[in-house]
Amino acid sequence: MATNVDTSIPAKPTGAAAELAESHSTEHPLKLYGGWFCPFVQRAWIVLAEKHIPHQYVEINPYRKDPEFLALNPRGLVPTLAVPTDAKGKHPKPLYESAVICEFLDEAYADETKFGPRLLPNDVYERARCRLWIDHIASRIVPAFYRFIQHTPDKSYTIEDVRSEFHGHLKTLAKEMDTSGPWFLGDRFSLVDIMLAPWAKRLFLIDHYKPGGVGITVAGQRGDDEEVWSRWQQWFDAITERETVKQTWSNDEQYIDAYKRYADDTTSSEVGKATRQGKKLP
Ligand SMILES: N[C@@H](CCC(=O)N[C@@H](CS)C(=O)NCC(=O)O)C(=O)O
Repeated sequence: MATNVDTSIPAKPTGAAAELAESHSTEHPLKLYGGWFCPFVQRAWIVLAEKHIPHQYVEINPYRKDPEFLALNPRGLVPTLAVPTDAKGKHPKPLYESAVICEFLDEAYADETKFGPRLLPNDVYERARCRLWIDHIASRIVPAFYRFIQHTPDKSYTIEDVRSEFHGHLKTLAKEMDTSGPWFLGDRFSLVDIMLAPWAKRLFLIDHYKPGGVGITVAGQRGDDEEVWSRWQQWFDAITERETVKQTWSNDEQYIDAYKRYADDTTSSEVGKATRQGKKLP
């Protein structure tokens, strides 16, 4: 195993996330393999918490690439889900890719009387429209987040370039949000909200590390963008206060330490390397 800085991150969640992990530490055939620091994991973890799905949370360090982990997920990434094929949980079927896992959990635990409201609408067009904006989050907002936090002065583009690219993608999404709010679909919470929640929670890292920070202009001085930014702010305030988002969050300082290697652009994570090389995220 190659030793690199990423294997040295703290082994355990802290704060609220530690409590949640602890309360799901007993053996259970449905297992979420996760890392407390990982936003893709947080998506799946939020879905499990929203729907009160019985499961076991297993904290691992995906940078170590243990053979047992690679046997479940050859991509070697968290989140990885072990789906039971029988009540004993022997011979589990693996699933990976956070968006796939989240949709699977919503469909596999569909009984609204037990697991609460479905996380995608019933109307087939509305459901496709949600997937369209989930794609916008995955293919535009999330990559721009990493270009932003990994920006260093030696790049061929300026921090203003990445900031304005990032703002553009957020505004495009905010314009699609139901105007009454607070969620993307208005009063209905959905996977669109969940897919972006982890990066909304991590925006403070950009304020912490990058000159000029996230840089959204203060209310009242946004000119033509007043309406779109205030809709963004309404969503942002709601999502960062959502109970399950808070339950899956460790102490802020732990993220500040863990993301320093992104801010310095020295991370050897697959996401970090792809961003550095201008490639599609894993
Ligand atoms: N597309 C994947 C991305 C998952 C991902 O990149 N996870 C990171 C942690 S945040 C990981 O496991 N990294 C291990 C590595 O880079 O070697 C998903 O949506 O699940």
